[in-house]
Amino acid sequence: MGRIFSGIQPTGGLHLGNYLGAIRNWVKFQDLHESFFCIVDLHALTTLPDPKQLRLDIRGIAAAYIAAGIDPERSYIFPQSAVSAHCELAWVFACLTPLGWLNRMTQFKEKAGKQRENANLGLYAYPVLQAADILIYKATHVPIGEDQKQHVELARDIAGAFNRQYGIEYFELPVPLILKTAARVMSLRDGTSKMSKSDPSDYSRIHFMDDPDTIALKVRKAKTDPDPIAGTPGAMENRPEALNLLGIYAALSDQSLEEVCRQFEGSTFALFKKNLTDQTIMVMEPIRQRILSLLDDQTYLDTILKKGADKARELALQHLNEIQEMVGFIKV
Ligand code: AQP
Repeated sequence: MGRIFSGIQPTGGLHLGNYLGAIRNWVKFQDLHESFFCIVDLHALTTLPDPKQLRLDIRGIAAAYIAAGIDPERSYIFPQSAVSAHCELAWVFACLTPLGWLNRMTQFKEKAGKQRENANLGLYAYPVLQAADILIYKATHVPIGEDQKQHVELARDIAGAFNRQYGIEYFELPVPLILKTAARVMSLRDGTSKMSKSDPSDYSRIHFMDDPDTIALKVRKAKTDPDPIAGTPGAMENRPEALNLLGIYAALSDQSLEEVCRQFEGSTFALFKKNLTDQTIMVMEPIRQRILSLLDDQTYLDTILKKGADKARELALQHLNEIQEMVGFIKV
């Protein structure tokens, strides 16, 4: 039994990419590992959200975690800002992280874009805080979508740098857990870019809160090509939109992409999209209904968040004390 840590930013509602790439796997892993599922509001601050909206989003994500199957009796759900040890460890790590390591991070390059000089320090230092998020719990496994792999690799490098600097194997190197199906769900409008909260087109993604009619409309409008579905993924190499929709169906129906290609070989996308709509609604509509009822009970949500934060704080403080001793701080 290892220990899991993962999180999502409360920067708007969740989408199918977050579900298939991350949360669905958390639900499976929580049976095998002690699990900490964080709502990473400190990371969200890099986008300077409106405070009222941030509060709504933090509770909205807590509700989405529970509705999607995270069991608050077994797993700890909490806001990152409730455990100040994340920031304290991030500073120790910042002093061990060469700028060259951060300059390689592709997510910073993508998010900062041409405005690099105006991007805030928080966005640049984000992966260092993420390393602290994981390692303050000495987590052994980090279930994520593929886009986060580089950041977990950096967390491993930072853990190694700490161990070398202080001459002790204190941190085990955390292992990224990336499932094969739906590791990277792509936009419904462009099969070469990631489904993402910040895409300006709402038709690019399916939200947790989309009702069945909206899901049907978005799937109907999803970009495809005129050719029929081929019998193998290999035969559709240059058809990213087609492969994306088939991949989403495979993940939602717990099948491999190969099985789905065989099942729909020769079909048109018009027919396939009906099946995809039904399958998406079957999985996502019960989650939406549960979110709606959880959001009606803020007291319950806050009790869960407090319980998670209390446990997270206890473990994080224990590790922080050990780390402070190792780096040479004194207790006063
Ligand atoms: N499209 C995706 N496919 C598979 N997994 C995905 N994840 C996000 N998008 C996809 C996974 O969801 C978890 C939470 O990620 P995050 O909080 O860092 O959110 P994000 O990556 O910032 O999500 P977005 O939608 O891409 O937000 P913006 O647009 O703000 O950047 C992670 O495990 C991630 O891999």
